[in-house]
Amino acid sequence: MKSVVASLLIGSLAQASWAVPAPPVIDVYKSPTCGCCNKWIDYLKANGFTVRSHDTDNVAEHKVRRGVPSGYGSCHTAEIGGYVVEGHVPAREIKRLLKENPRARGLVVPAMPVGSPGMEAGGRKDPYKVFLVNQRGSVRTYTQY
Ligand SMILES: [Cu+2]
Repeated sequence: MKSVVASLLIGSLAQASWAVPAPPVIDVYKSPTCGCCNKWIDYLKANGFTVRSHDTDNVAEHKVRRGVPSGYGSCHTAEIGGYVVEGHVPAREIKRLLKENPRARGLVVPAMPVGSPGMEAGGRKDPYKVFLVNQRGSVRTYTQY
């Protein structure tokens, strides 16, 4: 009887671990010399993402391809789950995006705000916004920090 209970337990544990979703994969396009891009990549890994990093001399091509509105670009462009993630976007907002699954192009943090993930400089934190880009390319504030 004991062994039956044990094997049932082991069976359900095995099933539970099998059901754990794989960490989300994010593709990042960046220039080979971008230091803050690498810091953002390390930050994503620390937050449970699997990162595929792609060095390119033409990051702008990926912004155009993914429909990042002009004037909202940053140093790197990423893709996850069919969305674009432009710039130093916090992991929390990427996870929220995937969970809410809106009809949109994705998220952008324009430029490179000091204090955003990968842009740490001492304790300085400049205020910045995360924008949601809708399918027509217009933006609205998703969150602000
Ligand atoms: Cu940067």
